[in-house]
Amino acid sequence: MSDIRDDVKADFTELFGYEPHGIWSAPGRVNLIGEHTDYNEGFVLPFAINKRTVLALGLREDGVLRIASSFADEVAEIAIADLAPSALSGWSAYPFGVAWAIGEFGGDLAGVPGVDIYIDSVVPVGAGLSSSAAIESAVALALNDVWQLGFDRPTLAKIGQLAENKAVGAPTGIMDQSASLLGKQDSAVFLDCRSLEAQVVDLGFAAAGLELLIIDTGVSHSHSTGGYASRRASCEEGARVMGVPALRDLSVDDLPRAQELLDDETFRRVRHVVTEDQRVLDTVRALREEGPTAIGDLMDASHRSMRDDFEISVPELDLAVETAIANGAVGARMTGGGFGGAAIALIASESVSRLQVALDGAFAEHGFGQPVTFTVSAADGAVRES
Ligand code: GAF
Repeated sequence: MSDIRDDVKADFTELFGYEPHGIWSAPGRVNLIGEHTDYNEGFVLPFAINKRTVLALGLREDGVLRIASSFADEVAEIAIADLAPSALSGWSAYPFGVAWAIGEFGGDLAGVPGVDIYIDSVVPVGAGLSSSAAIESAVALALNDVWQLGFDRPTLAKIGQLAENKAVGAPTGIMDQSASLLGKQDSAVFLDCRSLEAQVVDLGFAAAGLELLIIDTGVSHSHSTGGYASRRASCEEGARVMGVPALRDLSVDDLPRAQELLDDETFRRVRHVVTEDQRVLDTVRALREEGPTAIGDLMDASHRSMRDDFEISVPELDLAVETAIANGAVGARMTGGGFGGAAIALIASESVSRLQVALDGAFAEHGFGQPVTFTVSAADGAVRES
C-alpha cells in the first residue's frame, strides 16, 4: 500500500518539476469533551487523531507562494508582499492565511524565500474533525522551520487561529490548532484556553478494552456562517451582564444569579459553558483516578447540554448518540462546533461492529443518509516527516 507521504512527494515533483525540500504533517482532532468553552477562555480536552494532512514544500528563489493540493484543480499563487485577508479566498485562504498571520505575529517576512507547497489529506472534510486546523498547523510548522522563525507550538496554534478568524472568516477558538500541534500518542490535550497551559492526559482506552467510534452524520456545517457566531455573541453578552471578563470566570454557584439577570436563552447558553467547563475538569480527574470507563456520564451530560441549552445539535447527531447508548456505549456525545458533523461513542472494542450495524439501521429507519463510522486513536501532533 502506498504511503501518503510518498504520494505527496511524487505529486509535488510532478507538478512543480523538482524534488521538495521536506515533508511535514499535522493531524485532525476529535474533542473528547469541552465544547464552545475555548473562546470563553475555559477548558477543553481534545486529542489529535491518526488521520493526517501531509504537505511537501520546496524553496523558491523569489518571494512568491504557490499552493496546490489533491482537492483543488488550480495552483494558487500570491506574492508574500501582497498577503492580506482581503486578497485571499477559497481553500487557499487557509495556507496563505497562515503565511499572512505569521507576519501579524511579528515574523519577519522581508527577504524570506518563496515556497511551493503541495497538500494531501486523509482528514475527512466537514465531519467536525478539524481538517482546516490540520492544514493550518502543517503549514505553520513547515513555514516556521524553513523560514527559521523560532515560534513555539502554542504561538503556531495562535497563528493558525488568526488565519482561520481573519483570512477564512470563522470566529473560532484556539482548541483545534492546539490539539493538532500539541497532541501526543494515546493521550488527550488538557488545555487551559486562558493561559494556554497544556497538560497531557493518558486516555487508557486500549488498556480498558475501549475504542472511540466516530459517527459522521454527513450533515455538513460551516463555522463561517450564522450559528457558531451567534452562540459566541450570546456568551460574550452573558459575560458582560455578569460583569466578568469571560464565562470562564463563573462557576456553577453563579448560575442562580445568572438566571435572575439573563434572559432565558442567554442563561441557557451560559449554563452550557459553565457546566461544560466543570465537566472537563471532572473528566480529567476521572481519567486520572479511575480510567476511561468512568467518563461516560460526563459525555452523556455534555451532549444533553449541547442539545437542550446550547442548541447546536441536529436530529442526526441526537439519533447517533441515542443509538450508541442503547447499544452499550460507555458514553456518547456530539463533537466539535455542532450544527452537523460527527458524534463520538466510547465503546467496548467487541461491540463496535454491532453498533455500526445498529446505526445504519436506525438512520435508515429515520430516513437519514447513512452515517460513515470509523474508529480513531490518539496520535502525535504536527511533525516534520523528512
Ligand atoms: C470548532 C471551533 F473551531 C473550535 O474553536 C471550538 O470552538 C469548537 O468548534 C467547539 O468546541 O471546532
